Amino acid sequence: MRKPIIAGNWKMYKKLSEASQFVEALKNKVPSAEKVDAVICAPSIFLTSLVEAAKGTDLAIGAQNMHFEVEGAYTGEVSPSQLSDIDVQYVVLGHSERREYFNETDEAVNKKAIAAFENGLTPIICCGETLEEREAGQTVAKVSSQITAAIKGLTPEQVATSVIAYEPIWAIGTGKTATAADANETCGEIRSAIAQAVNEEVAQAVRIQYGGSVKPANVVELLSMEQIDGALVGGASLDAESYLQLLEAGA
Ligand code: G2H
Repeated sequence: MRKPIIAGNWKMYKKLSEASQFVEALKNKVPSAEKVDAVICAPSIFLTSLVEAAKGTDLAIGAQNMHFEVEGAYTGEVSPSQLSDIDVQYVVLGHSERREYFNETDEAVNKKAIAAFENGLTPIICCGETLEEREAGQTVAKVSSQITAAIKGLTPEQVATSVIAYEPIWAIGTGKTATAADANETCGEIRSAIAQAVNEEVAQAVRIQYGGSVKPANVVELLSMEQIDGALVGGASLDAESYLQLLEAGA
């Protein structure tokens, strides 16, 4: 039985005061971490304040990216050890926006995944196909190769505790969601790829989220699918009420 994980991905939204109000609004309302893992992945500049604000609650804080080196002359970057030092618990890796606009490659995602575990962070590793790839019947090949590359060199235990996010690029921020059945099928294919790359036990343990225009109106159906263990949510995670509804659906 895999515990659902609902992660908000705030992208480059909110001011500090709005971020603080969000966590304040959630206080005493976050469902128990025994039922659902609740995560907010915020802009780096807010992480220290949010970790502090979320103390004593079941809300975990995550970053949206990091460098793979623990320190160095990399102007503008944030390191895995800096994140774990301030008690950040998760980090999103290989989001399609980072792959598209910041040239994040499979190789970089892999180095970052290894660095995440070396520094006590749980990676949320993203994969997903473009509309052209989907229409050309390349969805399974694309997501399988992205995930196989990302987990290379991780121990079976590390793969089992990783979180995978399947986000079809054509469904991101567009209001279009893959049907629950389609999303379930692709998440199942990702699980098969992990079984092939590692083993069946690890494949059954790893949690796979769906992402792409998830909202309170569609989350229940998505989470009811056998292969879908949670959601990575952009737009609908920005509002505290809406995020709480997503958490309740997972609990
Ligand atoms: C996909 C998702 C969050 P949205 O990027 O990662 O965003 O829910 O706005 O489609």
